[in-house]
Amino acid sequence: MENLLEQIKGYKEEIAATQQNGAAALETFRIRFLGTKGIVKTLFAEMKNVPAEEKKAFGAILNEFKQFAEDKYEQWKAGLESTEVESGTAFDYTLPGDPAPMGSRHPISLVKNDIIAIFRRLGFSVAEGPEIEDDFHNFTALNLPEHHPARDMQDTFYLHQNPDWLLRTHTSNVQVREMEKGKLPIRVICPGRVYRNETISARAHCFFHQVEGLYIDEHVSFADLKQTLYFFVQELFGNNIRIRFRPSYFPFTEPSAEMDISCLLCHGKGCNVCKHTGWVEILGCGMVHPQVLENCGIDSNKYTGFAFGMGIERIAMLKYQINDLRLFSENDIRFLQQFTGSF
Ligand code: 2NL
Repeated sequence: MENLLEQIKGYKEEIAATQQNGAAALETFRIRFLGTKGIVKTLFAEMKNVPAEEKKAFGAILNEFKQFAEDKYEQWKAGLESTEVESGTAFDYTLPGDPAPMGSRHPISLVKNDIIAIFRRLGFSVAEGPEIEDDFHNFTALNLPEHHPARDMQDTFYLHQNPDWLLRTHTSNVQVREMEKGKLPIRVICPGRVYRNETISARAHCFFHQVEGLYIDEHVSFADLKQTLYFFVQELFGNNIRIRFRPSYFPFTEPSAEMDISCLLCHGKGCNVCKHTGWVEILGCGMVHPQVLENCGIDSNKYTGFAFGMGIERIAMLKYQINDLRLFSENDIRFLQQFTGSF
């Protein structure tokens, strides 16, 4: 006890003699006396060693010492602040803050979100799946068995570890996985990144983005397909848009078609974008091939369905008049900043 009182006396003298010079010294002072491992805390911890009859008196002395150290600290701090104000070096809290620069969404995301919002209103839900896929879900289930010539047009990248694994060439793998779940009806759209083994140019890349859609129920017809896709392009491009279907071939649909829209730039008069035809291709579609349904465990005598697929880049290029596919993945800030403010 005597010893402790001696110590406190010494510390009081030290505090009284401390020069109030600068913010760094103030912080050192705070840590030494008032910090979580500081002298005040340490002295309070000594309470447990003080005899019971002396605790009250010692507690009073300690509290008084603590107050003494705190008063010194507050006084010092106030002095520092007033000299900062007088000398004009104080921080002016009334100034407006530095603006945080607003980023912008990538045009692929903008178009993707637009497409999703339209199909959501038609009762489609969104599904996602793996970009690394096995041969069955990317090709075989979709009526593209090994050695099928249509595989040539979708050459992709295979994994060294397991040549059965590849980078998916379309998001149809996600729809195959939905069908395998066996819950019908199915009304789903699948956005995502897909891969092709292509030489990179203004019109081709080794990856791009797709939205595919699938609707399976009893009595789904080609008329449902046409009306759904007509509604879709009217929502995306406006009510004046016209459409036409051209017969086509996909291994996973029968019959198959490509859908064109009237050219947005020349409204059908003929220009460079539509190569003077008045029409621009925007998606592929068709009735799901019965073999595909069966491959995925669905009774093709009971159920029918339609499917479609579109490239997001292609639609973004039309919408924003972008003429080179590579701009989407070069991360040139001058390109990306043009989409500021859009959601
Ligand atoms: C295109 C054409 C298409 C499909 C995708 C599909 C998916 C399943 C079953 C049947 Cl699970 N079909 N998808 C159908 C027709 C065309 O895409 O040019 N895409 C960029």
